[in-house]
Amino acid sequence: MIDVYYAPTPNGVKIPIALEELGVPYRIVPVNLGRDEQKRPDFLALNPNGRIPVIVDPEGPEGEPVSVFESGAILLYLAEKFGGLMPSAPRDRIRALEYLFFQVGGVGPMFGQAGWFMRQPERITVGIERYQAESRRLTAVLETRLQEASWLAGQSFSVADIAHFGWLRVADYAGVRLDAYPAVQDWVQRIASRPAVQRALDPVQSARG
Ligand SMILES: N[C@@H](CCC(=O)N[C@@H](CS)C(=O)NCC(=O)O)C(=O)O
Repeated sequence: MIDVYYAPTPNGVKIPIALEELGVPYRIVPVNLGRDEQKRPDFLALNPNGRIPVIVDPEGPEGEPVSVFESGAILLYLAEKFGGLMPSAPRDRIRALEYLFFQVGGVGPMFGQAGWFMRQPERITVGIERYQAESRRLTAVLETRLQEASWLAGQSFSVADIAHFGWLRVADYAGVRLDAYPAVQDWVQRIASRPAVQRALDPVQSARG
């Protein structure tokens, strides 16, 4: 059983979604970010960066336990180990990797910074404007892609969609209004209606961990 060190955040939700989609059993290990549990020594032993998500797979390489941090690395680990959520066609696979890295290197950090600046007690206009503009520009890149393809990798749902969904479903947090991006809005709704995604986002299910 894979342990998922988890909080219900944009990066956290990616992992139960992937596991539900792959049909892999897992156990949620709640991490209380408000209490800084992600900075405790036992957690830092799994992720020296002190952030969720992290997984521990008791059956890693050579049958030995392995921990994995960074949501993109976890998604690729799961896709490779369980043989799903990555297109087999070489060109679509390249697209999946592009959009996965575009999320972890672009959309995630920019949305995160936009939301952070928007919630500071003092108004730091330059920060808000810079990161909101970047978040909107990146969302426009996704809009262009999703106007030409059903899914970010092309024809099939992949880890790239899961990575972006975590943030785009809460785009308001970064001051991005999805009604300005109809293809992205439609894509968010299509993902949100998938049964595996609904199971992963079920708060009762998460609390059971
Ligand atoms: N690049 C990391 C980002 C992880 C991240 O920022 N996690 C946030 C929650 S969404 C977190 O743990 N925040 C708590 C903290 O910064 O102490 C990933 O993709 O896994």
